[in-house]
Amino acid sequence: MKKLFIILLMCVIGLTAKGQVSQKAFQQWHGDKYSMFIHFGLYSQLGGVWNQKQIQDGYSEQIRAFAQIPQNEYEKIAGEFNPAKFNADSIALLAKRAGMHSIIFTSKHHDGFCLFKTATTPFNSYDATPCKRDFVKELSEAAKRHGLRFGLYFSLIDWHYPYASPMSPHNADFITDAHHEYSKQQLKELLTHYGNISELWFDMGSNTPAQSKELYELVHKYQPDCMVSGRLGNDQYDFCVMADNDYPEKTLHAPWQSAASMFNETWGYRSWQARGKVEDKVREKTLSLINVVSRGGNYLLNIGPKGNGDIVPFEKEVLEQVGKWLSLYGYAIYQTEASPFQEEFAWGEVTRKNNHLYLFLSGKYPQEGKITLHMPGYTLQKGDGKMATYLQYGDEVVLTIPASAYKDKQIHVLTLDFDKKIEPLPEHTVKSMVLTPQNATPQYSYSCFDYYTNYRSITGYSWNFEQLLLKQLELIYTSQEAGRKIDLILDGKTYHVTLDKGKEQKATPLSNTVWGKTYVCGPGSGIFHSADTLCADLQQAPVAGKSWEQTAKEEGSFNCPPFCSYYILREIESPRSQYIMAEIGAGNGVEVYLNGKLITRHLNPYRTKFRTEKVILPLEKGKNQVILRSYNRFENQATYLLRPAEEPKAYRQDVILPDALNGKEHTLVLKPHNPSSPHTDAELSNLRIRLRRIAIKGQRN
Ligand code: FHN
Repeated sequence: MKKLFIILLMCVIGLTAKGQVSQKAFQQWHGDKYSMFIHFGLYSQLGGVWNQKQIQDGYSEQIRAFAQIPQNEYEKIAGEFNPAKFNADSIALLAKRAGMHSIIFTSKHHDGFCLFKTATTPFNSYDATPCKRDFVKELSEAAKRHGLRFGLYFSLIDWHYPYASPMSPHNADFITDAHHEYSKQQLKELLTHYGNISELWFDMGSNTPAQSKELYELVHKYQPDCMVSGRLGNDQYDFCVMADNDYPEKTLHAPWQSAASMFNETWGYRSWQARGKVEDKVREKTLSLINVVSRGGNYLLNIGPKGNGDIVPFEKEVLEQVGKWLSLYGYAIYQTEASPFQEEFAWGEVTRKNNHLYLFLSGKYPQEGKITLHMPGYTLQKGDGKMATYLQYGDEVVLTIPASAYKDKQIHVLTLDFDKKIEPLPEHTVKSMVLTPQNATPQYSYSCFDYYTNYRSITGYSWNFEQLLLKQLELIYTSQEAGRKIDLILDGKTYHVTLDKGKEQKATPLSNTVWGKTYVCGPGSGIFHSADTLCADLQQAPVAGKSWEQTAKEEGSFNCPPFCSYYILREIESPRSQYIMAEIGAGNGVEVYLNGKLITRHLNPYRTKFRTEKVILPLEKGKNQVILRSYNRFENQATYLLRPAEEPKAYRQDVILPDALNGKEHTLVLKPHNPSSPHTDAELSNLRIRLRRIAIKGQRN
C-alpha cells in the first residue's frame, strides 16, 4: 500500500513539475505554511465610516461600493492620504514575531487605487497623495531586510479605470480588452520593479480562458518562481485559494491556501469593529492554522492597518500570541504534510514530517483519555513522554492522555516517532472484484471558471484492493470514453491505455425498468461548489421556497440570468440492481445525483451553451431517484436533458499485465493522460475495472 502514497505524493509534485514554478520554489511556498496578508489602501482611511455613518453592508475595503461614494469624492481621499505611521520595518518585524514566513500586500484593490508608483494611472500613492510614497517598494525592501518573502495581491476588477466593466454587486465582472491590457502593464511594473515576488494573489473578476492564460504566462515570464493564485480563473494557477475564511474537509491533490481575515466581516480596517477578547481570537486563529495545515494547506492571515498606517493593537496582540505558540510548536507546523489519516478525529488534528507524527490536542478530550491510531505497517519507536503513555498492539497505536492536557488554554502537541517515513494511509480496502467510481477514493483538486464557479473537482480515482496473482484488468466504458487516453498506475507502474472500443457489449436495461415523469425545480443558487450528497425528493425541493413542477419535456430550457441553476428529477423503477445508461445535457456545468449521492459533476468547456453526454447510473433494486442540476454561469438560459440513452452500448477492453502480480495488496490509480489542466474533472465516472486472476481475452468473468 505504500506505493499508493508515493503515487499520491508524485501527483502533487507532478502539478508543479507541469506548471511553471521550480520544485524548489514550490517546496518553499508549501513549507512556509503561515503568512501575513495586508489589506491597506484609501479605504483604510475611512475605517468603515462614510458621512459619519457606519457602513454595515459588505467588507470595509469595498466601502466605495457599499456607501455608493461617487468617484470624485473617493478620489479626494487620496489628496489627504498620508499614513505617517506606516512603518514597513515594524510590519515585517511583527510578521517575524508572529512566526509568519512571507507578506502578501494589496498592490491594488477593487477601488483601483495603486499602492505603488505606476506610469499607468495618476491614481496611485505616489502621484495622488501628499505623502508621495511607494508602499509596495517600502514593504518589499523591508521584507527582504528581515528575511521574509514578499508577494502581491492584485484585483482583477478596477472601479476606477474608465474602460473596465462597471461596478457590480458581485465583483465577478468580465474583463474588457482595454482593462486586460491595463492590468498587463501594471503587472509588468510590479513584476520588474520590486525584486522577487513570491506569489501573485489575483482576486475577483471573470477572465476568459485566454485572459487567464496570458496573465499566468506573463507572471512566469518575468518571475518564473512566482506562485499564482487560483482566483486568476480557468484553472490557470499554481495554488488554489479557498473561499474566504474557508478550508476543505479533506486533503486536496493540489497546493492550496486558506486566506483568513481577523473578523469575517472585513479585511480592510473597520474602526467600529467589535473585537472581543484577544485570548479567544488567539485560540480561534491557532485552531484555524492547525486545521488548515493538517489538511495540507497554507494559512494566510490578514491584518487591516488604520489609515495612518498604525497596526490595530488587537491584531498585533493576536499575531504575537499565535507567534508565541508557534515558537513552542512550530516544528509540527512548518514543512509538514497533511494528516496521513483519511478520517477526522474529534480529539484534534494531525500533521506529519518524515517519520514523525504530530498530534494536536485541539478538539474534545477523548473517552477515557484514549486515542487509537490505525497504522498498519508502522512500528512506534518513541512517543513524546511529557503528556501521554503509548502502547502498540499490532496495527493499533493507543495513547492514554490525562484530562489536564485539554484543560490548559494552550493547545498541546505530541510527537510520535515511527520506524520509517509516514505516508498517507488508505481510506479502505475494496473487497469487490470490480473497481468503480463508487468504491474508489476520489482524488480531489479544485477547479474553477471564476470566483463563484469553483468546486472540489475529481481528477482521478484510486483503489486499494486485495488480489492474488492479478493478471488482467478489464475496462468497461461507454462510447463517450472511447478514444480517450488514460493512465493506469498499478503498484507504481504506469500503463498508458487508449480506450479503443475493444469489444462491444450490449447494455440493454431490463425491459421492466421504468422511467417516471420529469419534474423541474428552480431557479436556484448560482454557486457551483455544492456537496457530494443532495437531500431532496419529490416532497422536498432542493431550492428553498420552490416546488417541483411536472413537465412533459425530457429536454428543455428556462430563461434565467447568469448564476442560476435548475434541477430536474426523475424516478426509475428497477427490477434488480443494474448499471443503466442515461443521456443528460446541461449548459455551463452539470451535476448528477443518484439516490442522493453524487455520480458526476463537472464544468463544461467555457461558454458551452448545451452539451449532452452519457452517464452510467448504478441502480438499486426498486425505486431510484435521479436528480440533474444544470448550472448556468454565463448565459440567459439554463438548458437540460435527462432521459434513458438510446441504444446503450458498453465496450470492454483488456489490459493484460506482462507478468501476474505477486502479493496480495495492490493499489491502482486511474487518471486521464495529459489532462488539459491538472485541476479539471477527469470525467471518468463511467469507467469500471474488473480484476482478473488469469488472462482470458475477450471473455467475461
Ligand atoms: O472582494 C474581495 C475582498 O474585498 C477581499 O479582498 C477578499 C480577500 O480574499 N477577496 C475578495 C472576496 O473574496
